[in-house]
Amino acid sequence: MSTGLKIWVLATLLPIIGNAEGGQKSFPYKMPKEKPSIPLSAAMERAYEEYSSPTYWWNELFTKFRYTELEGLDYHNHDGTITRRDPSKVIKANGKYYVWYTCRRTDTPPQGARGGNESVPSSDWDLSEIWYATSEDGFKWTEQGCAVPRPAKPHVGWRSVATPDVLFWKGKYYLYYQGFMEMSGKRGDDCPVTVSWADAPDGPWHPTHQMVIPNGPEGAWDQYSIHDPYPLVYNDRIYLYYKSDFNGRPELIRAQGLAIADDPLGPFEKCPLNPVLNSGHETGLFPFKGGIAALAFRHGNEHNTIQWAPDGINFSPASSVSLMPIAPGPYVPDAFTNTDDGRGITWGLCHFTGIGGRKAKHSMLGRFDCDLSLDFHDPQMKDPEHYWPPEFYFKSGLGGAKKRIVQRAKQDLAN
Ligand code: AAL
Repeated sequence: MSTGLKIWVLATLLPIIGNAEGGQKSFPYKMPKEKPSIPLSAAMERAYEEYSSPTYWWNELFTKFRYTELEGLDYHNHDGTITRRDPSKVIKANGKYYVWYTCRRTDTPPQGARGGNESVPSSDWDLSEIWYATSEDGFKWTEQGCAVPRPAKPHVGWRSVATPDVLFWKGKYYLYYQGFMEMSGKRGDDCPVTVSWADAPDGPWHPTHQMVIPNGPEGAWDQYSIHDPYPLVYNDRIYLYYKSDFNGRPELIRAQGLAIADDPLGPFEKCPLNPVLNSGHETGLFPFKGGIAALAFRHGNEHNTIQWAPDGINFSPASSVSLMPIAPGPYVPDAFTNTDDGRGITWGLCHFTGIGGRKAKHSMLGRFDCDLSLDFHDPQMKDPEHYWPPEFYFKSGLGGAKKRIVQRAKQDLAN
């Protein structure tokens, strides 16, 4: 027997024999794809029972996210007088990619609710319109202009139209968006959702001036704001996901709900089990296998997870991920195909906010890439580690709290 074979025999067979002799079988050296028939801890039971595979490597709903700055969009030297944010899903039409987004073009950056007026924005998305851009590669974009302007008072959205998303249904295009009837921040970030339609992605767009997704009843979780409308076609119907919150106080409520309709102009019935996602902020979902997957980021016990609902309603975490895209507008090839075999996503647009600080606050669009697809396996997207140099961590410093912490440490030593 050659030396190599002897080493293989010892390395492979001994552990098995040893286990058998000892009676107590150890968990195997290589993570088995199927659950081993030995006593397991709660954590290892969960690894096999609650995830599509016991390690991230084979988990189709695990991915690393990678980012690229877009070309072709001007931000006035980042002086805060232009913002682009909250991109819609990306769609493909007429041989190119389309995206719609909140576009604010004002003489000044946002000045807060106290400083806002009929021409000065209170927030980054106040006094905004819905603009759109096209691309042939998803990296270089050409802004095409305004798709939906602010309507005249008293129509829905006269103050601001923002945070759009797109639906393609029976040959027509629909843009759903937040329609502000008062300055954001006056009471809260309060608005319903309205819709415009067009025969082509380049418009012209026809506003319905209807509150197609109305606010909830008094005392309901979604009584003040219907944010981030996100339509998909699923189960032969229009599944429109949205977010609501307690005016920027996620510790009180920030969750996502679902409203379902047979016609793009409604009526939309809210899911009786709403909210359907207990974590997240802006909506980002896609058909996956026979269900719906959701990107949950920023807030909630289950933030930084990708979730999946076999019925589009009952979501649970499918993976834990990091550095997630904010306000994702994925390119979802089967968003409107009513598929029961969703293939997933590999890229999209997202936004970066808080640029320019208080004096020039604005947001910009960017691109993310990932491997949440059943049709690709990109090893570059399956490595969970993001290495950040120390200065990245030190940016999240203690600030003024350091003095208090030092004082407490000295008191502790003195006791
Ligand atoms: C975004 C979205 C909604 C909010 C504001 C603009 O991230 O959640 O659109 O109203 O912030």
